[in-house]
Amino acid sequence: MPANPTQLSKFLSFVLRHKPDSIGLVLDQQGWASIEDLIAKGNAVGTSFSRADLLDVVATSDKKRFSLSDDGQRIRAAQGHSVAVDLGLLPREPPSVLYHGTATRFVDAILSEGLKPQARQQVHLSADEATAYRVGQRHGKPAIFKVGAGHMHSKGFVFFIADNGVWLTDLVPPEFLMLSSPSV
Ligand code: HQG
Repeated sequence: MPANPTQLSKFLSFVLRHKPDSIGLVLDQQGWASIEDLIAKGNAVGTSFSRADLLDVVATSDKKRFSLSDDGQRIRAAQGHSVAVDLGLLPREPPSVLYHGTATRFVDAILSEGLKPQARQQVHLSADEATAYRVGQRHGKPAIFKVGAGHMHSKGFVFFIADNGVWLTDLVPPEFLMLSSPSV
């Protein structure tokens, strides 16, 4: 069946972040897949789309979820992987404060254990509170943590910024977290 843009975006997130093997797709170490192969394998499992459909989803993705290689032949998810990939991002100095949106029911566990990547490869942080709020809303009643990213960085924690502006780090221990009252 031809996929609409939302279905296609979800399909791409699923195979490029989580289950490439579900359609027999192989990602390279940096998470790239051949667009030609992806189209053939998607069509083979009944998700039909063209190169133009795919480029349209890449261009219109609200969170710029997907990146294209310079030669236009390959695609990868900018972040959010559960499969092991090395995005090849260079460490970056973060702003002094970053934000993490979650659901209120996770707050106690996060305050005692810190932020963990859970099923993903790294913890996802936002540069602004409004984005964190929206991320938190995906999980339930939102709660926002301020992350002392500058302090963490001074202690040797490493931060990366994905192609779409999402900040990534391996974990955030509780001492760098402050529960924030949403102002958005
Ligand atoms: C929580 C979306 C209990 C964490 C967004 C979060 C993002 C803990 C959940 C991207 C915990 C994991 C990622 C602990 C963390 N105890 N709960 N110790 N540590 N958690 O979906 O950050 O729309 O894997 O707070 O925009 O919500 O998919 O991560 O609530 O950028 O493109 O465990 O996904 O982008 O949830 O979202 P997720 P996330 P897309």
